Amino acid sequence: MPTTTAQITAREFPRGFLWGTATSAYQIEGAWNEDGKGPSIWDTYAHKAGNIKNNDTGDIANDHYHRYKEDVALMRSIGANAYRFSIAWPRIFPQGTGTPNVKGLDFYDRLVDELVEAGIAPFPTLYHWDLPQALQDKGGWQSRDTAKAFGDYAGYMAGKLSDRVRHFFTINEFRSFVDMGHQTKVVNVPGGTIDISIAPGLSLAPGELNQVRHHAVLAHGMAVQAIRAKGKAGTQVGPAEVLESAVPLIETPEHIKAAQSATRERNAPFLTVMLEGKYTDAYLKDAGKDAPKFTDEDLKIIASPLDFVGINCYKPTVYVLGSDQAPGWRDIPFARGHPKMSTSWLTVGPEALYWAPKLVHSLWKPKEIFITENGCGTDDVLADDGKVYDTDRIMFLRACLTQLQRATADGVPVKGYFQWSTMDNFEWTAGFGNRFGLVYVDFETQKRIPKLSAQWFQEVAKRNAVA
Ligand code: GBH
Repeated sequence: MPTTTAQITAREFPRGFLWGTATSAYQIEGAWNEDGKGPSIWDTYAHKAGNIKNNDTGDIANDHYHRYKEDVALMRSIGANAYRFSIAWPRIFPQGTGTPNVKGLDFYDRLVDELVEAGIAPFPTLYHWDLPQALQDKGGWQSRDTAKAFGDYAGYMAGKLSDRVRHFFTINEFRSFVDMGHQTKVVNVPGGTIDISIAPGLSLAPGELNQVRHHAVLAHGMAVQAIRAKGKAGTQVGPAEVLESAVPLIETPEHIKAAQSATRERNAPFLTVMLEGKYTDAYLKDAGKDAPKFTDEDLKIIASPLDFVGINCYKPTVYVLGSDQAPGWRDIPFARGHPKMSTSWLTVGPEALYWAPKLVHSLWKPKEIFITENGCGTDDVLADDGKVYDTDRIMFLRACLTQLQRATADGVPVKGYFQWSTMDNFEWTAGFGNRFGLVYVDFETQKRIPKLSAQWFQEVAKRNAVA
């Protein structure tokens, strides 16, 4: 007998699971100098020839600032019931601090109204890397004042939006904007390593870098406190970090314990200090004289209680095995032939979607977890019939969601999943060439064309199960 659909075991997600898509301000909005917006470090960085592939910029990007209604309708049509977007700080405070820009705020007001009207829960992120240039000119994240300014801006936004917004993410990917923006950052890929670097494009000494890391988590903590103070009762808040995830190569207690310890240690300057309220002994010892300067009061702020933890998860950062030697684990590099997607850094390792939330849960027991990003970049082309058949994306996403479903089935409290990205957009230094969207965008005409993966996503969201 051939298998019928009815015989497929439904790999269901818990009731009420949220199916969202994600974007960020600089990557889609455009309108870089409209309605009183101040310049950000990304405007500065992208305007400098040679920094971005093909010298692409986010000046226009997806023109979402003017097309947000169409884009919200598109999300609705592909079955999303949540949307993670970011607020451009320099639209709200063009100078980073001081007098708010009413027209900038008005854009997010209208966007939130449009989402609520469409039955899509808004999940704004307050910082997705576009620091006001005015603050960079005063030292940027090297200055403690930037953390304070971020807290003030976060409180202001919570005061304005928390009547309709229930969930705020503070900062997107601490690790990325800090390390990639302030030091040459090297990542593992099959067959070796690659350098990736982003705005503001600095190369700081190790001690200075650790201080920037400290200011970033301090900014998060100050924002958590400000949101609690200024938001409506019940407003929820958490970070959206790109977890450094160590994944056990063999699922035995020994190797799983190794992955857990490695994950905790690898995240020492970011999630670990946020959730434990102290830097690990190993982190401080390794840093030595370059350790960050901090007070006990700082640590209390950094570890302000959270409602949830957001994890951006694309791949295992590293595979590990247990070891008899200190520290008790061994990193195993990706084999030369290990498959990757067309994005240079995106090694295929869907089991990260099981292990990342599983280990976060076992280490720190956060109340709730969201997968705030997952997805892949592809070289999509339009077929003769005008459609996009992105079999690679569907393969990748199905593999990832199968693993995520396994985590929820184990009782890990994952409450929602945000697919990166709603639509193709400005992929930072890769420009417009690396397409991460469920929806294809023709950047000449701004036409949006849902890919086959959008249809697949819609089916997943409708069934609340892997399709
Ligand atoms: C995210 O990070 C961003 O939040 C988003 O804006 C972006 O468009 C999206 O992903 C797709 O790139 O080898 O394990 O150390 C992008 C930056 C690049 C972060 C590579 C971590 C190294 C992973 N990432 N990266 S690892």
